[in-house]
Amino acid sequence: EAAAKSAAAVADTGAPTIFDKIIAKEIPSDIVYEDENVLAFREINPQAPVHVLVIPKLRDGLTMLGNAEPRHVDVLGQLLHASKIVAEKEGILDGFRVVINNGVEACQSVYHLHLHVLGGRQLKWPPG
Ligand code: DGP
Repeated sequence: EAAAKSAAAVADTGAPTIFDKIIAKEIPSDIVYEDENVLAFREINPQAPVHVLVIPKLRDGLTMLGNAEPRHVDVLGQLLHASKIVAEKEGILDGFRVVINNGVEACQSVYHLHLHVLGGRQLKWPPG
């Protein structure tokens, strides 16, 4: 727990993140779904057989969900819809989870809004 906490103890500075390089395809990722506004790629450290990150291509201040503004409503909907498309493509529509970690206390480590789509095994509740 201490390791997880310290790994995530990074505050939101608004600085560019590794996801900019993934979006620009300057560093490789295993892309599951992509459209004009959204990119979905496999998590580097998967916590389930299916673990995909769904992100907006344009961050536009959405470092975290807690910074959402009315102008973000469309992209927030697109991210949820893309999560469903990912679940469908991955064959887990019958059971999957979508998670957003917001801030240090939720172990957010990358300050570019991302939805975790998890499935492919029996998921437990409550989460840790
Ligand atoms: P979070 O804790 O919610 O901020 O999750 C960020 C996730 O991003 C973390 O679980 C690991 C993942 N991640 C970080 N860097 C990379 C990368 O370069 N490639 C991929 N595929 N995932 C990454």
